[in-house]
Amino acid sequence: MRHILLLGGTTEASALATALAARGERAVLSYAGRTEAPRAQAIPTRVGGFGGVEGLAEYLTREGVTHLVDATHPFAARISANAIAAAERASVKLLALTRPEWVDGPGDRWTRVADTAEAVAALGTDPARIFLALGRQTIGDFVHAAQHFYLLRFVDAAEPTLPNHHLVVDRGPFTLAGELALLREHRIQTIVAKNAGGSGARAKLDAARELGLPVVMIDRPFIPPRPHADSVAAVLDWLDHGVVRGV
Ligand code: 3Y8
Ligand code: NAP
Repeated sequence: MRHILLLGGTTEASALATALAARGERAVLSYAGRTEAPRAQAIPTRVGGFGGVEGLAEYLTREGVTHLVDATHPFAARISANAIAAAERASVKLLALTRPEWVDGPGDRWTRVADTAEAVAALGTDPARIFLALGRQTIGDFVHAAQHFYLLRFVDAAEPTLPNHHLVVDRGPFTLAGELALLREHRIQTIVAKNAGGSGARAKLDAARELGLPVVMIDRPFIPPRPHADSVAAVLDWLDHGVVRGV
């Protein structure tokens, strides 16, 4: 019987976990342990790092994993690179469940940057009111631009290192109405976002367009090539037929 390890932490990973449970598959969803109370899943979960490529390869072999599905966030570049190397080392089939990048459309005022350092530069020096929709791990890069007011949003409460801030503790998915109210309440002038893709964090971009606000959009980090699919159906098809077909 096949045994699936699902690297999770996204809306799509949760949807796939539900589909795997419905089919009675033997599967485990893995969290890094970044949040205090991760969403409950329809399949068993494990929490914590594996210990690099070697640790993940050993886990795959020890647990008899036959299929590794990487459904992590596109900015989780290290675990994704580790998954490629570990699957190779342990001779386990690998598929990434990815989601298309967001693209700007009519009415959008995006500036695309490569990383948070370029995002800081893109904000300019005049003090402004910024919605830093990046979570907690990377806000340290903005401490050099302390002249701005920052609206921050974390999954869990924490003491931000930025002086002039307002912290909202909330986890997605977010709604257009909620994002419009938040941007208006805090008189936000610019949004900084990662190109996460998917639906869970998209609402802030729709709100920015409606309010005519500029967005500094951070492009995804490089992830080495690997087999990938962009739907739960395609992953299930891969499990059954061993190939990725456009379904
Ligand atoms: C721990 C699991 C689900 C999955 C929900 C998606 C949607 C909401 C959008 C904003 C942007 C941000 C952040 C975000 C989104 C979904 C999805 C997605 C962005 C959870 C989760 C874990 C994490 C980790 C957390 C990071 C942080 C990033 C908040 C669970 C809720 C900003 C990324 O405090 C910390 O250390 C948080 C760290 C990595 C980025 C950062 O640098 O701070 N996600 N997010 C996963 C683990 O331990 O393995 O707690 O339930 C998952 C989700 N986050 O099933 O409902 O699918 O993308 N997550 C970004 O995109 O910029 C919020 O606020 O607008
Ligand atoms: P990362 O930088 O790519 O990975 C750093 C280390 O964290 C990995 O080497 C691994 O440790 C551990 N790790 C990461 N994801 C894991 C998982 N799903 N299960 C077990 N260990 C994991 O990871 P990250 O960007 O911090 O993301 C961590 C988690 O948050 C992932 O589940 C991701 O899907 C989710 N997430 C991240 C973002 C984001 O913006 N980065 C957004 C939404 C959700 P070892 O080397 O010890 O194995």
